Amino acid sequence: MTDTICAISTPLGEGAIAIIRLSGKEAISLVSSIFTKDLTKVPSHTIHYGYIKYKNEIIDEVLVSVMRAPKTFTTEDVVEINTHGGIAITNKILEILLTIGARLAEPGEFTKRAFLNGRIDLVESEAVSDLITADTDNARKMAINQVTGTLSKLITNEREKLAYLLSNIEVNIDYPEYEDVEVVTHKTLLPKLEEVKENLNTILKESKTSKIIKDGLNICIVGRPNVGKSSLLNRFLNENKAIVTNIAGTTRDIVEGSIVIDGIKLNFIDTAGIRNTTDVVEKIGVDKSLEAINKADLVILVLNSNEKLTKEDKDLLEKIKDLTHIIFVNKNDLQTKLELEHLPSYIEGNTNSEDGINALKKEILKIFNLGKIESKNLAYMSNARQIALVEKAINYINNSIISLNDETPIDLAEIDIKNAWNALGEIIGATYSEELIDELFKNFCLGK
Ligand SMILES: Nc1nc2c(ncn2[C@@H]2O[C@H](COP(=O)(O)OP(=O)(O)OP(=O)(O)O)[C@@H](O)[C@H]2O)c(=O)[nH]1
Ligand SMILES: [Mg+2]
Repeated sequence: MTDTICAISTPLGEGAIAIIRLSGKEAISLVSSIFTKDLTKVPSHTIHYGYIKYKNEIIDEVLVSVMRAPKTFTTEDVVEINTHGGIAITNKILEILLTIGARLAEPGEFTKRAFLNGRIDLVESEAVSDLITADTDNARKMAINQVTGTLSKLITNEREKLAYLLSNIEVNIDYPEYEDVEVVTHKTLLPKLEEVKENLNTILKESKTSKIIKDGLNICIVGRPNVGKSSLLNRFLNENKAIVTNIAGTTRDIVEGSIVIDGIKLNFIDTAGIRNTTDVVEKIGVDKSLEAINKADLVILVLNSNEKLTKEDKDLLEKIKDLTHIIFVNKNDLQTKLELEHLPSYIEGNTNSEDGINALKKEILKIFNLGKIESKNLAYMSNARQIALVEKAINYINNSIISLNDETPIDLAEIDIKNAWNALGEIIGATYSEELIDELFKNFCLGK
């Protein structure tokens, strides 16, 4: 980690400016050697105007920020070159830097250095990536809460409680003669473990919501042909994204679009009408529809109010029975012929007006308990790695509680408490493996 890395940190393309970033021991001297001013003696956190010059050729007029270790993103010397934003300019400067001794950074390597140098923990590192990819305000808030360490603090708090219990157990076992140490018994341990378990469970419960905040909800619109699925999608998106005709079998492929309601991204997936068909293309579409149903967080089954229930409708009702779903009885502007009494519960409307659509939006937020998200502090876990580790920690604590209740010796429970403490440590990266770290940072964009 002693070499100097560099990368273009802004998206490739034309823009007013682009930034090339370097980090490492040689960062300042390397840039200084191709800059019109000596940067090696300038104070930290200063910006300098000049030209990048290489082999007597002026490459660009730039601003260079010099930030000396340790108060930088990576805790190493960091230099950022602000160039005019253009593919040829940025690539040329990057190429020169690589020629004179810098190494091209791997994806996420700047953030990885920030982690390995101890400036941020693992949760905070992962959140940097989430912050960049956040596409709603809630997702942004959640990521920044993790970047600034709110979630890490919650985890660390519970971990410290376990550490306190562990040290007391140790002292009790090793030095039973000490009088000023709290005496640890099965009875004193149990309520403390219960408390940690409850707090971790709360964090875990909220993490379901956090996944929705981060990724949005995938909502699959299904039904037999011609019931108005594509019309419903267009109405949600407020644009004519999917083709609508009165010919059954119009939609052949999946059509997607998203909107944001109350800070939650809803990804709608319109599908081909489901029926038995001999048409090869339509059949592929139907298979895709069936696949989409299984992947969705929510299924909206559309029925036509103007027709009696068909066998296809009944099959679909059976298929979605155990999935999270809403039944939408469409075309209620026409005469009702559908046997509504056969439906468990449904929302009625038509795609020519707002009423049914608004009822649908409300129901979606209600099903996922997303109504009051604005008032929550959004310090949740947002990825599977963190969630799996909290679950693991809870399991260990549960085991320790069981063995304490069984009056087994305290040092048996101690092993489980220690394992729980370790699992929580893995979340923030207090204990980690090289492979895990490599895998995590690979998902970052270049230059971050
Ligand atoms: N009266 C009335 N007609 C509607 C309504 N919604 C859709 N339609 C009409 O129903 C026909 C089929 O609509 P689509 O949205 O293409 O239906 P679909 O379910 O996507 O059909 P496929 O793609 O073939 O599976 C069109 O002629 C629409 O104009 C509605 O609420 N009321
Ligand atoms: Mg359609």
